[in-house]
Amino acid sequence: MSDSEEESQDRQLKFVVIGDGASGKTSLATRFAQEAFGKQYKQTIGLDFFLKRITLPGNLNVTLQVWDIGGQSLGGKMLDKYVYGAHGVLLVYDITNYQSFENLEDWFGMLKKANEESQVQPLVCLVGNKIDLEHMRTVKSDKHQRFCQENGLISQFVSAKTGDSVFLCFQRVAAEILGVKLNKAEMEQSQMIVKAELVNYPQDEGPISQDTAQRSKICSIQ
Ligand code: G3D
Ligand code: MG
Repeated sequence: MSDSEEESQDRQLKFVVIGDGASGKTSLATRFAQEAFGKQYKQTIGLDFFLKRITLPGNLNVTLQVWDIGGQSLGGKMLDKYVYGAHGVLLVYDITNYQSFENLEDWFGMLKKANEESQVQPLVCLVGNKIDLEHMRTVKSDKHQRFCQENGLISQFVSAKTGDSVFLCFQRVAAEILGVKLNKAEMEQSQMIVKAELVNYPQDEGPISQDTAQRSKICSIQ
């Protein structure tokens, strides 16, 4: 069976990354796209999403379609179209920027409104980004937890810069959507930091090139 035939049998989930500008959405998406990439990774530059295939316990292959909202801010005209029909949403703020946390109410409100008529109600994960800057934290962890409890959200702290818990974050949401349980060992495995610099890709690079395949070897798990 060819790769494309195999992939066509995968369950595909739409993920959208939203939150204030500079909270780290693009960094998070890029980090996830690059972690352990290889054949699973296809870059679709020109469109606003990429596909990444992950395997959940029980050998369940899932293809995540990850959308980054780009430079759109709250009130942006296209925003509701981006989030419509999402299965998973990463609601991102910067733990060192209190305003980005305060604006979550509005982001969450927009999300609920946009999906009012959708058959699918997204599973939302509150993502506190930039935990490598713990010493500059201005949003207390209990505020984060309270927001999660009040709104029934999954909670995750990550660093898009170091890679800490980035894969885990996407994996947990996908697992929860599909009703798959992750055990402790799997969670710890995914938490590991992947040491690699973020690389800018040429705009016109199509699906996985030789060069990209070479660069993937730079990634090493600690
Ligand atoms: P956005 O897509 O939400 O607008 P970006 O945010 O991904 O463009 O990130 C905004 C800035 O925050 C970038 O810095 C980026 O490097 C930085 N950043 C993102 N994630 C992290 C993180 O986890 N830790 C730290 N320390 N910085 C992060 P610049 O300086 O390029 O604007
Ligand atoms: Mg961005």
